[in-house]
Amino acid sequence: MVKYIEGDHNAKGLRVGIVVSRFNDLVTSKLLSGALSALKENGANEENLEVVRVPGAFEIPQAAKKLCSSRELDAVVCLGAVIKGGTPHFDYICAETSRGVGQVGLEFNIPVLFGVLTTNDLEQAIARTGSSNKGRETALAAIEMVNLFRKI
Ligand code: INI
Repeated sequence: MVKYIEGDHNAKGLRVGIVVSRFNDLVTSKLLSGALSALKENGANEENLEVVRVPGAFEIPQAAKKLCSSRELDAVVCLGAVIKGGTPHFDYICAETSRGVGQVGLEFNIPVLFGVLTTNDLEQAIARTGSSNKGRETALAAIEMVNLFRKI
């Protein structure tokens, strides 16, 4: 018989680091609120949650790596907002941030989640911080991945 394995959304006792960038704070503050609500609603204790603020998305992987090496964490949730401008700057930041976040997860073998919006304009970013909140979705994915890792 095929065995299917997946994680649930019980966050009780989970130690989670959140790295959030200040650039486009109007957006990232809402991603952070969504992530914290999702964790607390699912049983996480505030004492087990730590929020690290960095200047921009480019710095997120660096802080995530430092967190992973200096703490005993179950997961790290990375939150940011990169909004396209008129130059290729956007592409460099998006590429480095996504590559770096993925690399930290593989290096430390804990779930390191990518909740960094990469949008064409501010309107698209704001649309992802309301009732459908990317920070919330990312935190839920983190909880699920921790519980999955405990089973495999
Ligand atoms: N950082 C962001 O998080 N979002 C952006 O949209 C952005 N733009 O557009 O430039 C941005 N730039 C700053 C970058 O992340 C670094 O903080 C900076 O380059 C210093 O390393």
